[in-house]
Order: sequence, then structure tokens, then C-alpha cells
Amino acid sequence: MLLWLGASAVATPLVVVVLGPSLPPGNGSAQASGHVTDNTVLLGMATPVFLLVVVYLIYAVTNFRQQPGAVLEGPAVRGDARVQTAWIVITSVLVLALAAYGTAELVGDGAGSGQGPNPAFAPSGKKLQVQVIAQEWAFTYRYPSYGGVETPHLVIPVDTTIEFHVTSLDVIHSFWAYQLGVKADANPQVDNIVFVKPTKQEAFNIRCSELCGIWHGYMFDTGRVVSAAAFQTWIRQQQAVFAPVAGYLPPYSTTYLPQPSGRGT
Ligand SMILES: [Cu+2]
Repeated sequence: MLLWLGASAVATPLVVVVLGPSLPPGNGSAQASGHVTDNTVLLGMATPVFLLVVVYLIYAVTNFRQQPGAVLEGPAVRGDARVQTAWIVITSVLVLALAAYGTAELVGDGAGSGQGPNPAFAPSGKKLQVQVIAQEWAFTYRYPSYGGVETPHLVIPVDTTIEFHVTSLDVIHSFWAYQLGVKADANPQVDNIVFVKPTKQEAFNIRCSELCGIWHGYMFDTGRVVSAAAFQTWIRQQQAVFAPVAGYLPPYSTTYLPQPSGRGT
């Protein structure tokens, strides 16, 4: 017990203070920073549990080793009210505390996960809507507040709450913006809403995280978080570049149907 207490007293602060800040997914958004905190809490709580197992194992291997020539096993230990009670109480407290903590974190800011068409937890204040359209095998993005322009790249302004509307034109995909701490399923005919507030101007990785067909592994992209001014410049460029095809786009909608009528023409 003393060995375990000593090891925990040394290792737990080290894990929390030294390892914690470098845990995934980084600090690209308020939600991603929340994930880092959550991962640190989980790892910090798991450290004494892990050490209990390891310290006991090493102690048992060195101290309960069978002596040469011995043929008998030690006496069986059956039932110990104190140990059993301690085990049930401690593990219950750990799991229930994590459930409460996880719920509080989720209620706080949605934690960067898709909340479906009617989000239970929506941040207040100004939001920029960006639609993420998945299809085999690429993502495209529409900006309804900029005339519904559709672009093959995702660029968003820093320190702005983004309201992603994630949908699919065909099969089930999943929109995963790693450094932003965002993951949301892209289902056909579903408007899956996810909120994120990027806090760092950086490039971020986008991947499809739902096996969606033969080129699923190539369904990735690099997005960028830029300054508000740079975003304005970029979105105007996109509007100009895509102006000639704008007339061929379907009107902006939360979901889209495939167009069988277009086949064979
Ligand atoms: Cu996909």
C-alpha cells in the first residue's frame, strides 16, 4: 500500500501536469481544449488504478513466489468484507463521477459532437453557418450567409462560433475535423448540427471517419482557420471563382436528394 501510495503521489501529478497538455486533439478550438482537459482527467484518474495493478503484480511476483521444493499452494482466501466493500465503493464512485463529469462537459458546449437537427445545447451569440456536404468520396462546403456558395475547401474565421450543418448526398459518412475536436455523422436526409469555436489560426485535418466505400481512405482534406479579415477576402474570392457555376447549384437546403432525373442525359 505504501509503495502504491508513493508511486501514485509521484506519477499522478506528473501525468496531469507534464503529459496532460500534450494529449490529443490539441487546442485548435474551445471544444478541442475541452477534450484535452477531459483526456487529462481520465488519465489522471486511471493512473492510480493502473499503478495499483502494476505495483501489486510486482509485489506478488517478488514476495509470493513459490519457494524451491515447495509443493503446496498457499491457503485460499475467501471473502473479505472490507476489501469487497472498498472495491465496490471505490469503483462505483469513479464510474459515477466520470458519468457526471462527462454529462456536465457535454451539456456545457456540445463537446464538438453532432447533435442532430435540433441541438439540445446551442451556444448563444453570433454564429457562422457552414454546411458540410459529404458524398463518395469528397466533402464540399456551402456558406448560406454568402449566397450559398459551394467550395471544395473549408476555411473558417478564428474566434467565431461555427454552426456546421453536416449532411450527405449518398451513404453514411462522418465529418471529422481532428484539431477542432469535431466529429459528426453525415447521414443522407439528415441535418446534423455541431458547434465549434476555433481559437487558433492553423491548418487542420479533415477525414471521413465512417467506412463509406472503396475510396473512403482517400476522403480527406485540409481545412484552415484564418483571421476574420482573411476569411472575408477568401469568401469573396470563392464567390467570384464559382460565380459561373452558381446557377447550376441546387438552392441552399438543409438536405439534398440525389437527382435520378439527371441520369442518362
Ligand atoms: Cu466517407
